[in-house]
Amino acid sequence: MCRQQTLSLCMMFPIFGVFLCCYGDQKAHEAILKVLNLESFPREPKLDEWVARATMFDTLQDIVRIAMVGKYTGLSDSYLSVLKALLHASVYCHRKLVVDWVASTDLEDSTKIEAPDAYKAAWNLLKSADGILVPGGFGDRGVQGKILAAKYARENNVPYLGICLGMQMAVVEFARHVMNLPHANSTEFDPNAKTPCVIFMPEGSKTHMGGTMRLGSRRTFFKVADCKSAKLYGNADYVDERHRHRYEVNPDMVPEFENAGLKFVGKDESDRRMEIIEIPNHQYFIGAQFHPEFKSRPAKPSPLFVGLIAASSGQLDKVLQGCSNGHVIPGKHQFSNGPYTPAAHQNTNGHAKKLANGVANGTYYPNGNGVHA
Ligand SMILES: *[C@@H]1O[C@H](CO)[C@@H](O)[C@H](O)[C@H]1NC(C)=O
Ligand SMILES: CC(=O)N[C@H]1CO[C@H](CO)[C@@H](O)[C@@H]1O
Repeated sequence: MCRQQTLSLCMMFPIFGVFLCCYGDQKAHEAILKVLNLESFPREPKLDEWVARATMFDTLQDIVRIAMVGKYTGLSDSYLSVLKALLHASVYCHRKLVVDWVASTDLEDSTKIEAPDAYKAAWNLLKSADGILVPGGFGDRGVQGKILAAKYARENNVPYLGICLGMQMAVVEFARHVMNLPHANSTEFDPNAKTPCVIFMPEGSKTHMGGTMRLGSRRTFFKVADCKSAKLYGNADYVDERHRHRYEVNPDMVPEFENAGLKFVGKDESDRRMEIIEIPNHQYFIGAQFHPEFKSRPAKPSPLFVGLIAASSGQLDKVLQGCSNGHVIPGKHQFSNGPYTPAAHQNTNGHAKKLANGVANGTYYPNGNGVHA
């Protein structure tokens, strides 16, 4: 490949075009086979599906706006995976994705005083979004802003997907404002919380790799057949998704939450770890302790992301109906425990630079102008 500099030109094209440009026009597969001395195994790549998707992708007109509420700085690989998962789901739903970055700290009351313009801009972005996503993250900066974003989504029936910390903060928000427990908190941020809704993993961590972190692929069992997430996963009994966390919902408070209307529809095999939350009477309010973005692929979008985009573009009923008629989101078949190779790693530098620009301006168009997340 190094000998044929032409491949780098492909990076000018949006995500799906890159693939076609490299493998269709430039015969990248032949170049690769040559370098690896595997020319005796020539096979024409099967590109029909990719051609169809790229063609459709290029003609997308209807925009879906997603507000991504997190930190501006320290864009990690997990954010890149979230962006890709959003993009895969948007293409599946035939929508052109626009991601509005909202710094969670800008939503907080202190910003209203210190930087009123930033505060106003952040809330305007949040309020003009079709859906809200709060991805995982570490550290307590901006945690209050995530709680406010979840509150706004819940109270205004705006589609919400919370991942890991984004789920935990939705739980704290629910406790504080629906159950009137003002001291609800995570012990991650308040070790002496009077109402600890989210706690350090309840039992010892003997079974966990990587010290105190619960990592890797773990099984979630659906406890409520009629919930949106189970339907999105094709009415599966269980799903294996990837984990990376230290804290989780306090199992002792689960009955209280459920009485108040927050349902824990997915749990691990012990029934003690809460994996998926839903508010049934909200159009789409879902939180996952795991990271569904890690298993999303262009042809196999993550079901929970499809749900978010579908709800954000008025198509959720249609998608859910399709799921119960046996038309499953292709991602359903991705349940194996295969090794995870984060595609983003290949271009981390280039991507990070471009992302930084987009982020600084608050708006990021993953499918425009050669910025391909
Ligand atoms: C609990 O959570 C909030 C986020 O709302 C955090 O800012 C705060 O410091 C925590 N409370 C206490 C008493 O530590
Ligand atoms: C890439 C891009 O749009 N950059 C713009 C970001 O915002 C600043 C000021 O708000 C503009 O000067 C840049 O052109």
